[in-house]
Amino acid sequence: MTPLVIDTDPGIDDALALLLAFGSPSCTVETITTVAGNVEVPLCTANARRVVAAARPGVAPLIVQGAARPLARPLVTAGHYHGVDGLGEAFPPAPDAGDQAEPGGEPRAPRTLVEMARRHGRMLTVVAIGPLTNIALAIAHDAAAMREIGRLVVMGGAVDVPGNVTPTAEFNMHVDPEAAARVLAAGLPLDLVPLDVTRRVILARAELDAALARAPRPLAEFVRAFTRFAFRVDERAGAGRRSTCTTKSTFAEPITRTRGTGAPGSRARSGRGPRRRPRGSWKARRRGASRRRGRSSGARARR
Ligand SMILES: [Ca+2]
Repeated sequence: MTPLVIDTDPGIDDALALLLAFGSPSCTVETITTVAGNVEVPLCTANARRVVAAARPGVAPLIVQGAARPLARPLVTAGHYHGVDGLGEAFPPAPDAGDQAEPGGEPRAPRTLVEMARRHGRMLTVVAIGPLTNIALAIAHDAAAMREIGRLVVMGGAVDVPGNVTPTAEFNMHVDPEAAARVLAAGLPLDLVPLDVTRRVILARAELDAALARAPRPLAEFVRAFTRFAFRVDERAGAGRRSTCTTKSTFAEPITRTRGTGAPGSRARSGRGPRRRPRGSWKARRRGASRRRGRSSGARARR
């Protein structure tokens, strides 16, 4: 069982991702670290607690609150898609939303990430499905320990497809591009799962209903309640009775191969067997791949 840290800003799709991870026979979610993104971080923490309380995983993960704002710019949230509370405005406000707030203080999650990296080393997989603020701060605390983890899976970016916030920017990268730049350049064993992949993995309402028919009734009702908002938004946008579940493919194995860019997301992964440790930053590897193909790395300068 692979020990997992999920760094997240739930968020409707991240709530589904947590449930997916709890149900995986191949990993144990040991820790959830929260980060400001889809909503303010106290709400993300409250939502993570709510998901854990509903799912009741065999091993209850530690939930640690992280960065309240991006490294160098104001926070941009996505309440239009996730609801003002981040979970589709389906529940009464959590009584403990806002605790763990550390006004003027250092967020706890980056140090927790470093502690987990030191404890588990190559056994550890970190799955980052929000803005990369906590990961960048953890690297600032102890880059050597973070480089020793087995795998960092990042949901973010748009390589050969349009962004979902601007024509070129995907939400997680858009919220904290300075953090993203630091993480992508830090030489961690990185698998990037960009919109190129996640846009191909669509969660249809019928598919969700079929899965929920097999789930315990309280959990099924919980999931139906918080997903209803996103399905409505997608239906108004003309997506029909389906919703993009951007985190579904982050946990799917193998990760679908994107068209060859040399970026980490272009590597197909089986999730089984030993993996060669990549050398250098993904940018350096991409430059090398571009040179090998005889074209300029500047061809994809928009990232
Ligand atoms: Ca997210």
